[in-house]
Amino acid sequence: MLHPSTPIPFELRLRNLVARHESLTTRANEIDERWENGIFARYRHPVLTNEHSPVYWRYDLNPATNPRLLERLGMNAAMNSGAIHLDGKFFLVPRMEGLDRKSFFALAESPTGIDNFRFHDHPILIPENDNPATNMYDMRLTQHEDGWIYGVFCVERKDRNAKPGDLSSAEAQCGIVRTKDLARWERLPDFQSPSPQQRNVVLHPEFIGGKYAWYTRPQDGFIDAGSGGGIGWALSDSINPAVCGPESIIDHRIYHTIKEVKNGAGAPPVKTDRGWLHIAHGVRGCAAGLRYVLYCFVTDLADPSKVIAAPGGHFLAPFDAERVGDVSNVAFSNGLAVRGEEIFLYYASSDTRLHVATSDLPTLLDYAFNTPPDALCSYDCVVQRRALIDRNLAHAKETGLDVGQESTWKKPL
Ligand code: M1P
Repeated sequence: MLHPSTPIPFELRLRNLVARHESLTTRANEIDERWENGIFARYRHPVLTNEHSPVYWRYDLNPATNPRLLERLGMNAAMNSGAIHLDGKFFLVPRMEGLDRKSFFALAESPTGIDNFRFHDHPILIPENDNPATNMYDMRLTQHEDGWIYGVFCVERKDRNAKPGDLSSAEAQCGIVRTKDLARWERLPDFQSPSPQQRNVVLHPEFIGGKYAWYTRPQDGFIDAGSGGGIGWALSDSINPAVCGPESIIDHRIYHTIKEVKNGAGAPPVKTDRGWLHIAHGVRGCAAGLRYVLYCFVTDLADPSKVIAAPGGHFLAPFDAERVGDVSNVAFSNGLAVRGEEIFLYYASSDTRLHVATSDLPTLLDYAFNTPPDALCSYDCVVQRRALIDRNLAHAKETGLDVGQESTWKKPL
């Protein structure tokens, strides 16, 4: 049957829609036991999807104007989210995407950080400035020592210099808003830098020598893959307006690594007693297209432009069903929340839905400082792995440890 011949009455359908939404919103999340690496836990369910958006965002609920109760403004995705732990609650400002492809921001809160995220009634209406944007996305929330919470996001506009017929070239810049209560948002002038374009800009939480400090991604005149030069670092005297000086690259793209094509800062870094902990994204090309993964690095406490630890390889990559979505093979993160020593990392899979991974600071610092760096070529990677194996087998021999298989130290060939 293509369509029910006896339509379900309006009120009953509405009750069902609301009940279904409520059960999704209140569904308990559990650790996904299929995942194990000792570094972080994954969870069985996403924390936000398009269907978490309230029914009254999507349907006209008046039978006089919508007697068939049709969806009028559908939602396509809930993904890349700013995050903050404030007054005992977890707040997310995700990138919400309507069926019309336009992204916008909304506020969702949860008491646990892993489930029960509920949207506030209205999406956030970011005030426009004198150069209106076509699209806005990927907000990073920074609780700055100046007393404001800043939202730094990407604003995208059609490239005014695009040739006739070119409807794809875009110009990306960084928009800035600030708030004290996550309810009222003040728009500041867009970030200005020597680079003609910017994406993945992040505000550092502390002043550096009395200046605002920024992680940037300088770009040339194109928005295509391959145009980013690495994660940059720049300072500005003020935030209103934020006009930064020269950008230096602190984390370069490198051939045949997980960040060969491009990389970008994630959430604002977390201050720890051993340095600033960053979780960024790296992109490489493959036959299936671009592959986005997350990776870690730590910068010096006194000089956050100096990388002091860089574990090799990815920290988190799309897993199982996360691999597939609107833009498959993507793990992306622009938000994490800190509660004491606990870390709640929010990451989106395949530009479709938002997940959480949890860990704690001692574990992440152990990971960051004790995971070997990328050895950069197959020969050295094998040397690196053989050294680990040799240490393990010697230790097993010494202690009688069961290493899970009949090793050659027990039964020489
Ligand atoms: O589609 C993957 C990601 O692509 C962009 O990120 P980047 O600028 O690093 O390429 C953004 O559009 C991001 O939102 C998206 O998840």
